[in-house]
Amino acid sequence: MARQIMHIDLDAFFVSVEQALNPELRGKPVVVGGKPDRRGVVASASYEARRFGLHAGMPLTTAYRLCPQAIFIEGSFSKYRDASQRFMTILADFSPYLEPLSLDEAYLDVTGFESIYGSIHQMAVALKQRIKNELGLCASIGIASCKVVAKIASELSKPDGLLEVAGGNESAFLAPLPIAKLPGVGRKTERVLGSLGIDTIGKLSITPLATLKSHFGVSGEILHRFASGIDDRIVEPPGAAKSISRETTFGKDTRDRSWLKATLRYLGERVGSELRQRGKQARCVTLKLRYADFTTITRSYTLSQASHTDQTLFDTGTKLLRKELAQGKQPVRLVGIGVSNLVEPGRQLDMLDTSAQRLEQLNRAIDRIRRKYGFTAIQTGRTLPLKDIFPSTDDGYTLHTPSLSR
Ligand code: DCP
Ligand code: CA
Repeated sequence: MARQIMHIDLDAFFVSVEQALNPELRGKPVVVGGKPDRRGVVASASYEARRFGLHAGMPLTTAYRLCPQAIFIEGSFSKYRDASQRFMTILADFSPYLEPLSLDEAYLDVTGFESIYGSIHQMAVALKQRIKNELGLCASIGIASCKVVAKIASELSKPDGLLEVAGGNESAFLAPLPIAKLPGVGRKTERVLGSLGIDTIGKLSITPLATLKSHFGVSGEILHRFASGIDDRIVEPPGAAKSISRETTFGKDTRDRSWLKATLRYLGERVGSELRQRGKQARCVTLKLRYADFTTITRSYTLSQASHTDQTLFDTGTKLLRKELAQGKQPVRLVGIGVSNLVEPGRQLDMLDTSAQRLEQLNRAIDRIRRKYGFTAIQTGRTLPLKDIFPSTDDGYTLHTPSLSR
């Protein structure tokens, strides 16, 4: 059976939340991001402001020059988080197959739901209506047989749109569109494609696969499939089952805290690097300990904000460790750390939090160096105690349970 997937994206999200709460802002050019005399960029611009050329990412000073009459607001993240939660709750009422992508964007698998609503189109109308009534926000919805087409459809339908691409029409729908509309095609890819004379999705879809592979490696294959409207990725609810963890058993049971912490740091860095490689962030951090008598415990902590930095993993892990060791149990035989409740990173979080942004840059820089020169090329002070004890290769330390030394 052909799938039916919706991509739902709220219009001018941050600004619309402000407008829903303050009627005086409605129908006017409004910018969330900060006062125009501040360094910083536009996070969200109302559609009225976009008529003056304003858009997300534009420096506030430029925005002011183009549209001095716009109302500039600092914005407050807690309002957007609340609105986002209520938005997701409404979506979950319509289908349990919900995959949030960011604060204001989600996929919904609605295959077979036409029997309840008459048609998927009517279901989307009902969904938009509820979001309007309960949140005062406009949602744009794309409906298609796969994610990539649904996403492009919702984007094209904005604002306050609803666009359904009938099964079988995917390539015809995509063909005339500029390649920049294809998710995954950033400026750089666009430039390379442009130099090959490829400016529409249609042209991309008839470019030989080998040509794309020679320029983009494995991504070339994905580009090619997406351009042809082929995308078999499923709508994946944020799964509790999905997790990443690393653990190791010590050669000798230990109570030495600095030793335990150093090992935890190292294992956390391995987890963090995989997390970033997978392009995810985690909401939940779990510590695992096995004591000398083989009693095994796990202790979890839910972060207020999803993260993928080594620092957060380590800080949370040590907090849990300190609490657990305070109970003065026996020596420790095994230690492990894991993350779960994995989500797509919300770039919104980074935009508003410069310290998070700095940490993120630091972690990315470390990952780059490690990819180039090996995992042990960079050592944080915290793992140095391991240096004289475990043998190491470029790939990292060889722990006592080598299968877990990934
Ligand atoms: N955002 C941000 N910085 C960016 C882009 C977006 O802080 N560079 C935030 C503010 C947006 C929210 O994320 O309101 C959602 O991002 P979208 O890209 O969906 O943009 P909007 O919802 O503002 O507009 P659109 O109607 O185009 O979806
Ligand atoms: Ca949006």
